Amino acid sequence: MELSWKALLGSLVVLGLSACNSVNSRGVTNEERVVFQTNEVVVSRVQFQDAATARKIAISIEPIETNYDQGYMLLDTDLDEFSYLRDQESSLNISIELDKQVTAQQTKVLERFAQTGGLSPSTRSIPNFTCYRTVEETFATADQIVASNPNLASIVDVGDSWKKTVNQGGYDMRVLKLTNSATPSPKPIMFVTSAIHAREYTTAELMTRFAEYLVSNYGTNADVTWMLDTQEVHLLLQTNPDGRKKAEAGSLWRKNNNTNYCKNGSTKGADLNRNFSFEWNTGGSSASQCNETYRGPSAASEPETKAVQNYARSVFPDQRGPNLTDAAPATTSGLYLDIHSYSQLVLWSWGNRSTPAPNGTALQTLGRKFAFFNNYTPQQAIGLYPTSGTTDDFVYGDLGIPAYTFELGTSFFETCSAFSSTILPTNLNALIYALRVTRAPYQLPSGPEVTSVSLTGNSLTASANDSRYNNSNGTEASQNVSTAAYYVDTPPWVAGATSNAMTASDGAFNSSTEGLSGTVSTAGLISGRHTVYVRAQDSSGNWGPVSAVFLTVP
Ligand code: 0X9
Ligand code: ZN
Repeated sequence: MELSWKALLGSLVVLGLSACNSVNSRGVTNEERVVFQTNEVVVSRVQFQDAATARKIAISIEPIETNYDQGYMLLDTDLDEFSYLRDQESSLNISIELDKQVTAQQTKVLERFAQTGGLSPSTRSIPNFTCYRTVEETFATADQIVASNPNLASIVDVGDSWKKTVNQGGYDMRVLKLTNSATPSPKPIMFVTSAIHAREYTTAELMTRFAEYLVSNYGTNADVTWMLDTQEVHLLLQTNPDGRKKAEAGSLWRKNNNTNYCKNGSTKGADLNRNFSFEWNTGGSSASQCNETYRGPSAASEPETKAVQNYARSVFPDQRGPNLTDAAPATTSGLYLDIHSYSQLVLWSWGNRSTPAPNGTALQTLGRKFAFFNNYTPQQAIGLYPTSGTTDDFVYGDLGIPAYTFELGTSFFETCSAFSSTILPTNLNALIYALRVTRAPYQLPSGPEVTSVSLTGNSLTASANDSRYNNSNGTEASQNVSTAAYYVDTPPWVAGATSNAMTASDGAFNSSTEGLSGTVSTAGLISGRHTVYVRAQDSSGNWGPVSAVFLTVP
């Protein structure tokens, strides 16, 4: 990232330092200057002694990579930034050196981008990162999903990108909506935005793969089937398409591409994840147009922000009172996720104050459950660094809908092998769990999870577990599993559902993990396919979400 000198000085004020501290500086060497003159991207390695210093630096210059265990971070700096940090080495207790190896790697990536630059962006994948669909490819996939599954998928145009609003090309903001259109509304909604930060390659792809997983398993997988029959999934896959086109050409672009901001610099645009209107401009954002966390001139000034806010307000009823301390009801339905990279985190409100949110305990429970699946660190968002005007604080703060930010993986331009081997499988499981609890996300995650539901003839077995949380950052309470039940065709939340007790396979409900058994009576069931739903309760009375299996009656 390149920040103007003025913006840099402004933003480095948070470090509590002045340039006068530089008397003993070793300064920038001539050799280092040449590297800056001859390379488009120069990567520096900063060794730090404590995480607090690293976070302070990261507010102004967002790292390409941070490793707290080994005490280093990689920064894409320009000469001014490099020189400034060099001057602060002793006062910050850091050391900064050019990382020639990573700089050379980055240069190679850019060369590959340049070589394929002759091809039309609408037809080619991202060079060297062919597992990530471009904006056009993402839209084409969404269109194909709709064409092949007209009763399950549709596209909603929710607004325009900045460039489209000023007639300079640009894109529609397109939500891919997945649900069985034949079942009655209203249904609980899971709304997800991805790629609001342009360079975060893995994020839109993860959500596109989630969409593909859902439509390809609908009708054969009993869980996916009930989830789409009784709920809706709304995916704004490319939340910042203008910015994303810059990033697809190899730039580490973060913001939107509103060229009214930072007119004379290269880091144009507003940071959409500082532009949302709930408590906009209350810390952790920049007033400088060239800064990477520029909040925009006013709350929701950007068309992309307006589109997301208006859409969230149109699909979710407001569940929270007007005071900061007002909690949304425990029975709230609906869930919002914003998918970012990187840092291996699961974050929830608030981002601008360390006081827990009024629904903080329940937000934490679901956060630790997500983190069980993706092995990320679950924490309140301010624990990373203070922010305001973010997506999650808007959706939770304005509407009371539980809202989370996932920070996927370990870099912006993540390798395809890391994406396929780890990021995709672990986060798909987190997303499937999210959809499992969308009906009551403040309640269901504290109940037991039911897995391995299986039918052999009439014999129904499953496992229940009340302790599947990531406890790397505090310990989530878990209780013994105390009850389990199955339901045929009418799930427990529908009036008239019949509960059939299951037994503990070992004879007693006396542990936080239990094998479950039952015998399903098919008497009175017409021939054809039926759905058997299983759920379990813990000794504190918390019911978990259902898991299902199909039963075919001959
Ligand atoms: O700074 C951001 O916007 C996010 N990190 S990123 O590297 N993807 O840019 C973190 C935001 C954390 N705060 C909230 N989620 N509220
Ligand atoms: Zn981001």
